[in-house]
Amino acid sequence: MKGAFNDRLSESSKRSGSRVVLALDFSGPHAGRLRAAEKVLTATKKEIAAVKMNHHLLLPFGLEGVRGLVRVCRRAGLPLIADLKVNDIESTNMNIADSLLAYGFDCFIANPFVGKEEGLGPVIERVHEKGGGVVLLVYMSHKGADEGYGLVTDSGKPLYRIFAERARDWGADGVVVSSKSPERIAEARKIVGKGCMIFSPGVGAQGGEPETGAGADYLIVGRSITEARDPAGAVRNLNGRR
Ligand code: BMP
Repeated sequence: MKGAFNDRLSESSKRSGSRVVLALDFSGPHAGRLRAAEKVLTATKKEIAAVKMNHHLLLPFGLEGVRGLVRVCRRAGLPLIADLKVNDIESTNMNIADSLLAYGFDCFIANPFVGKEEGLGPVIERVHEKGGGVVLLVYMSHKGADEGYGLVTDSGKPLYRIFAERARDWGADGVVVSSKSPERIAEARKIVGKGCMIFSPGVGAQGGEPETGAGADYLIVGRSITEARDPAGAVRNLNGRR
């Protein structure tokens, strides 16, 4: 059922008064990452709206290895997003989705480039039936984003607009749009409307500002929180609180 994930996210965001999705990203020796992640998560869990986990933890530790962190998120009522940028054929995508949901993830990020038929269409349906969510990449936050997402198709439309239309038409729960491009956020909003959340990365370490991401529903932030001396204070600053 579409909406279940966004309902949980919106409840969590209201409870914490936060629009920050914590990207639980840690570099350096693998051995210390889980402990560092638990420390930051414990310090910030009342200040954030959700948690996003990426290859930084999922690659070295796998779904079994992050069980403890998943438990912390569930106990705190924090929706958990897997950032695997899913980008394969339907049967593989379905396999990824089933594993993530079975291990307690609520949502994952996918690449709409792969298409709907035998790509992401049936996967989004299945995830919704199980109460989860799918967020699609629309315009990424790195400098080279325009080389891909900005490509203009024969129809005269850039890919990012087509991807936003796909998010709307496929019933995605959200889209990822760079916080460094308020124009793209505004364009995406016009296409996807208000029921599809805009998640905006790029604030802090990548040079974006919370203000330029103001049109988004949620800011995705990693290093300026995970590497801060006071992670909870860093989140409060991002939320405009001291
Ligand atoms: P940071 O705030 O440390 O730059 O981290 C941003 C997080 O969001 C990283 O996990 C990155 O992989 C992810 N991300 C991004 O930065 N830009 C995008 O367009 C999409 C992402 O998922």
